Amino acid sequence: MEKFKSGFVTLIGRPNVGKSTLMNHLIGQKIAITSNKPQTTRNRIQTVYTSEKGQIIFLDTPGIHKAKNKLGEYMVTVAERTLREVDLILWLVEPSTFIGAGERHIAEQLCNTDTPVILVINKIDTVSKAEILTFIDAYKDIVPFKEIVPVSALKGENTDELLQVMFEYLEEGPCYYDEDTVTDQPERQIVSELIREKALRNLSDEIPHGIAVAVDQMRERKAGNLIDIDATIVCERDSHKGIIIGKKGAMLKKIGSQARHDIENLLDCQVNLKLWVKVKKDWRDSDFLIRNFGYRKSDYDM
Ligand SMILES: Nc1nc2c(ncn2[C@@H]2O[C@H](COP(=O)(O)OP(=O)(O)OP(=O)(O)O)[C@@H](O)[C@H]2O)c(=O)[nH]1
Ligand SMILES: [Mg+2]
Repeated sequence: MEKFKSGFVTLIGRPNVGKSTLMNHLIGQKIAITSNKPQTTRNRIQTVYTSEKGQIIFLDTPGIHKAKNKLGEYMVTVAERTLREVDLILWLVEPSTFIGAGERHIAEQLCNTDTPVILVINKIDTVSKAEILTFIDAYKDIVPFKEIVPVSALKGENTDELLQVMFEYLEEGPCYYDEDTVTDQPERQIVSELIREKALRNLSDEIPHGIAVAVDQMRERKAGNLIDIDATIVCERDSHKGIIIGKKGAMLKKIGSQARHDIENLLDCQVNLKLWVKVKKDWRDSDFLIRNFGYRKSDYDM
């Protein structure tokens, strides 16, 4: 029999390259939220893939970018710190031959670590097959990669091959989590993230970065298969509050009903979701409020 392999694998890359989409696809479940807005992921999210070959623990990190406030600094710290703690790094990039300052910054850090790195060129569904070689060529020498694997996280192209390649670079190891475990995220955290995802996806660009979601209460009713959830969307300005609520409450209703749908799938029961909106100025520069919204201190301390 083959040896059981295991290890920790991190997904890093610029915001919006598809890290969370790829992780969800590999584990076959939606745990990390995704959107077309950069800086969607704020925390380190751990998920588990188990097969007869072995177990991979994925760490999805916030995109590495130039931080503009304390929340941004926190996000970058979490991503960069992770590099030193893992057995294998997947660096995701867009299919492009242009290597910008953001990529060069990441490449520099990768050259300074002993951890093996696999380059993953994502979103190949958006380009022609012939172009893929030119992207490989542009990247192949900037970091001593173990492998370069083109994939489409969205369409699931070449992702099984990526899993096989990862196992080649993992060593024999224990089954860290029982095979039913999918994530370390508490249910409450996933619920608040699902609400934040719907807000991100429905609101115009300037608002999403200034919001946070707090789940105030989750209570199962004694009779029947129903959970009551109260949650608050926090934003930075009165004008934003108006936009989030929308005309006659239409926007908040839309966010709420989309979130409820996903939360019902997650919890596998009916959900009665009540949403409120509150203004807290400058929360992104307050250590206290950042912690309060679940961006954990243990991820922040070096
Ligand atoms: N066409 C295409 N779109 C993709 C693919 N993978 C991800 N996307 C889209 O790219 C956008 C960003 O995806 P995310 O998974 O949220 O990206 P991320 O790297 O986690 O972003 P941050 O959390 O902000 O760092 C979403 O709109 C995805 O649907 C892909 O393979 N093909
Ligand atoms: Mg993400």
